[in-house]
Amino acid sequence: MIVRKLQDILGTEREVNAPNGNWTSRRLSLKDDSMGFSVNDTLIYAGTETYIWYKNHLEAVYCVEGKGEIEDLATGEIHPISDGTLYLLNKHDKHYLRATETMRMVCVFNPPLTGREVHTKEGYYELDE
Ligand code: 9YT
Repeated sequence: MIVRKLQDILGTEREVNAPNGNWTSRRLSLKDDSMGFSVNDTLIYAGTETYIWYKNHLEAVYCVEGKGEIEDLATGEIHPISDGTLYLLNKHDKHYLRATETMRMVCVFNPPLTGREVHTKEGYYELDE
């Protein structure tokens, strides 16, 4: 069994900031836990807009605090996000993520992240080979 606490990873290499300052990802579980997925506790900062396209990953995102919206670029639909909202990027969906209040999100990636990934200019994470 593995038990890990957010408090214990703050300020370590598991705390990753977006180069543009839009988010901080606290990487609770990574590939080396051998679970087949990874888990982040992520803050998306108020007033930010982030273009994302996880072409190499599936992601489940569950909001537990804050407010914002996700725009599905395939359909133009805009879905409001607040605590209790789950979205699943099951089609590697290109989207904009916007926060009106800082949002705290639980993010699960398949395949798992390995550690220090930040978005490329095209909004995805490289695959670890
Ligand atoms: C919700 C989302 O995709 N935010 C960007 C950061 C990413 N999920 C991460 O690495 O925690």
